[in-house]
Amino acid sequence: MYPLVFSTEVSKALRDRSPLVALESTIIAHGMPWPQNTETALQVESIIREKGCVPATISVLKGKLCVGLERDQLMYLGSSKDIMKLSIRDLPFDISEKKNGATTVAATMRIASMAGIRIFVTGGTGGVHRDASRTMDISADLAEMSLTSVAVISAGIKSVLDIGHTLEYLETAGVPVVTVGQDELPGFYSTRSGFRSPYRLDSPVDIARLLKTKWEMGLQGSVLVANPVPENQEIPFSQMEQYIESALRAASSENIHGKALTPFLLKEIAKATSGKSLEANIALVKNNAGTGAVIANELAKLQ
Ligand code: PSU
Ligand code: MN
Repeated sequence: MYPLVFSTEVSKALRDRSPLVALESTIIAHGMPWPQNTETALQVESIIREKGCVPATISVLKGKLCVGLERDQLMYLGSSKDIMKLSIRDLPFDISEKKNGATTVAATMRIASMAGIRIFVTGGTGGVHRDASRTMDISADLAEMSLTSVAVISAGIKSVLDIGHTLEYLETAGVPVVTVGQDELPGFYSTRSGFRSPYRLDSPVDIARLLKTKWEMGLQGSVLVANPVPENQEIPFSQMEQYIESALRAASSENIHGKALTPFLLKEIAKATSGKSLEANIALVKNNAGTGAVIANELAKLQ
């Protein structure tokens, strides 16, 4: 087994068999600006503790796979300028070169799974980009969801992506997509997306039962849980599209592509909405943390 470095809190949770909830670090280092990034990360960790679980924020520091961050490490990831964005393919390079990096959904899921953690909370996952037929830009998050048995608690598929094609990919990959409490798939910043959710479940215990069933059957891979952003903190779906289109135009005129694209789009949209999208992003991650922790507790009870 490849060595992992556990924080003090996570080591104790493993000894006590307390339910753990994994968190990613790309959202800290590349998804939100300082200081809201670290403030949010700390609040998200507290929400998970309040629900009786232990947060395990995942990253790579000096080439070590870290599960759980000490406070100074979290501050460093949030404020330093030279943190790499690590998806699955970047892990071997970063580790063998002993570098520092923030893990995406894909890399976080893999490391969480190595640590035996089954529940992972984020904002939104990567997916099929809107111009993928030309660029082939499809996030490694999707491939990872077909392989790794860690549930992803998100606010749906980001509306900067091609939601329809992302849903098709997930169907092909055998990944159930289940929305909490509504029939329509949420669209990250918005409670609506224009797409019907493949499944709907209304309570965390039902979701825990779905996870248990999938994995007991020997079906590997994730379940994408879509938890709508709280309605009073959403940016309505009808308003979002203009901001997204102008961010996509800016990316194309500045020739931004590959792993730089998602962080660029998030920044552009935050600028265009005078920070409202950042507020929605913070609200939805916190909301997901609460829901994810309750699912982790229910899953622990079933086992
Ligand atoms: N969603 C957010 N903020 C983020 C991301 C997603 O609200 O920062 C990050 C996640 O780490 C996700 C990554 O894995 O963006 C997807 O990047 P790409 O499209 O390059 O695969
Ligand atoms: Mn990409």
